[in-house]
Amino acid sequence: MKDTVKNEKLNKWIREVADLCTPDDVYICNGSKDEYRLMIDKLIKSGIAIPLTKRPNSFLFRSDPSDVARVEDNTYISTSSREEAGPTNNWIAPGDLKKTMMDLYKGCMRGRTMYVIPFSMGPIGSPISKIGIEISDSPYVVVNMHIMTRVSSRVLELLGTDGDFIPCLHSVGAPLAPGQKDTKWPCAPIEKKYISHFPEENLIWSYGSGYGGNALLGKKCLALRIASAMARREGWMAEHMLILRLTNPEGKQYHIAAAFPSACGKTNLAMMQPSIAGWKCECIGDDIAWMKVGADGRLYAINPENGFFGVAPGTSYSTNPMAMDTLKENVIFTNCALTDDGDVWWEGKDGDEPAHAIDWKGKDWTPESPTDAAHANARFTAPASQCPVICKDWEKPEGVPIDIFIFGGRRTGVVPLVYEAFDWEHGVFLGATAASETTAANIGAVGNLRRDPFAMKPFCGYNMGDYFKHWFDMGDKLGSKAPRVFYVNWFRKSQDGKFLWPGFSDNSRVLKWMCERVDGRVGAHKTPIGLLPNEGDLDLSGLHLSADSMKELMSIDLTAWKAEIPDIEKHFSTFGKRMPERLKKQFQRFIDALGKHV
Ligand code: SAT
Ligand code: MN
Repeated sequence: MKDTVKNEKLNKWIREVADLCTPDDVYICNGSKDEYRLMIDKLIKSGIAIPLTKRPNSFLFRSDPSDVARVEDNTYISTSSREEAGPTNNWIAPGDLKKTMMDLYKGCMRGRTMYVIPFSMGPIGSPISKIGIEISDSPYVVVNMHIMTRVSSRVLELLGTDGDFIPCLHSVGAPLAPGQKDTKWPCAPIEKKYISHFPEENLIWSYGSGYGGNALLGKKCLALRIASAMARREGWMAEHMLILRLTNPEGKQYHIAAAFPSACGKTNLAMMQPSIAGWKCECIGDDIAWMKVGADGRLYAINPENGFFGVAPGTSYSTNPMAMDTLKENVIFTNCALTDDGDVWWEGKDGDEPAHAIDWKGKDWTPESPTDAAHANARFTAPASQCPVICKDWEKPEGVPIDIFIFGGRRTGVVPLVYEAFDWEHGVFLGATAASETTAANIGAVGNLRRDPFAMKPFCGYNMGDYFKHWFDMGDKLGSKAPRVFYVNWFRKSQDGKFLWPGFSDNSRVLKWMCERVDGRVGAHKTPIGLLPNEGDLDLSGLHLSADSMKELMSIDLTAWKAEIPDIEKHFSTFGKRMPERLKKQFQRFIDALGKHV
């Protein structure tokens, strides 16, 4: 260990954690292909990883049925005061939380290997990138981190003797007594799961879950919760946004960053292939954007991740062909079904349902089975570099200049297909009031409406009221160079429950309108909620959409919008004194505008 780790802080931390968690072994990861293979071989031998004959170097994992998604109720922002964490976060005082977790961590890695994973969020050495070190007792975490982040011994070199890093401690919370046989997916019961963040000291402690964002700590924990707090302190932005590049037929490029809650089609939009002639779309990222103001005063974005951790169900050649092509090899699948010919399957995949499969719980499944074959939050972990439409500039250290921000969510009614904010301040209001019907990405009831400001509700590492203020501050800094702000809803349904908008590649029509707005090529008409496309300006050529459907998609039911007011009021009132005056003003403007239209 001494030979590879020269960083003093890291050495000390590794020793402390090893003393506390008492693993059988300590292994320092180097991120090599050989290392990946070694881990996978171990996982295959113990029956945890199932090789897929149909996909080279790809494996299926099945989690414990109690450990299938992020656990928001067990996720904590532990700042010195409750007020600092704010009303959207669970809070326990740092001293108390650390005491509880220290007791849990005591001896928690017995019978296991402790892996030290040096990783970079963002290209190694980029001025926007951050270095994290995850210590984990899960080899599943190691292989996933290999794909999702840049794990490399170069990170340790970059750290040198005194470089700083973000410590991310993770344990599945299932120590083994001597001779005790391991389970396939070790984890702790829900009451012992803790996903804890200490933003004041850039520290992450996770215990008891092996799944997704609970365990792959570079993603939601570091790149969003800790990074958002750092970004506020340092004057930049860490957002739950996909990044894409759109190129028009004349070759002009537009960069779009869009925020939607988990499992609302971010990955689909990020890899979308336009249905309109001559337009090109390339993917830069599908989940997280880190953005800084560049020397020219514009906002530049990088994708801090290295892979996609996407929702499998619903992904197909018709919904997201580029994702399907990304998944041909070198992929980790979790909680998908296994077909008899050694491939994965999930609900919504192309082709017929298999006549027989093994479901995500490892049981026999046929189309007659009453349950789904794949879990609704089943995931794929795939290298971003394998995406056929990954932008050649996706690893550009300085990032790409953002022209357009999009907010949105899943709304069966009320919200039209697209509208534009009057200005930045109104854009902040749109972000702050964003709402969506819940999905399977988080534990809890599916289909309830929840306000999810900027799609950051589960991911903001400090008081959301201050976060709103940070958005206003960023607008002040960017001035006329600020991106334009739009709101979309691909999910509106007709009275008889059918989706009104085809979505997917036809969403390019909406993006095209946004680009034309940016260029001043098309007008828009003012409504109480924002600027809507003028009739004929949305390119609907070749689309068989009835005039009635289009009308319904774009309709604004003032009574329904007025009915939103009490809910927004309730939502805003939770922020108390931290609620920025400018946002209150926007809300008042919204109420007044609706009032005028009685
Ligand atoms: O499980 S994750 O938190 O990484 C994915 C998501 O919910 O978006
Ligand atoms: Mn996400």
